[in-house]
Amino acid sequence: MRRRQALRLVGSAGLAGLAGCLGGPGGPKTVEMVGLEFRPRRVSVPVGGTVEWVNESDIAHTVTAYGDRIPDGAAYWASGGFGGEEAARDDLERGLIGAGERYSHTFEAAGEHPYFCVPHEGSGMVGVVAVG
Ligand SMILES: [Cu+2]
Repeated sequence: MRRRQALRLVGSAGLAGLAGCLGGPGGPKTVEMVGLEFRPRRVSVPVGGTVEWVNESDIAHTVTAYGDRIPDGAAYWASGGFGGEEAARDDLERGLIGAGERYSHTFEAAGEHPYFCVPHEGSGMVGVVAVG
């Protein structure tokens, strides 16, 4: 009996440790790309939190911040590692996240970070990361 309890304690401590490695308390938030949508469309993380996008669809997408709508002083972010929105729009290929691929970003600036998918913005493929 005592041994079983000890094993259970070790088990939960191990899981807590793993979650810590995956991006702080609670680990990263996941946004799925399904069809022409980000799900959930709006996600919240604390300052220093990470969001991971997973492409569950069979077509490629981008995750591209609106350069003039992210918080003042925030570093620009986009799949492909672009320095700004215009560059991201101009080089679609580099920003694409293929089927089954992932992209993640860690957010240091509090506030709303609206973003979109370059090829499917016109179809309403947009989302928001709320930080803080
Ligand atoms: Cu898309």
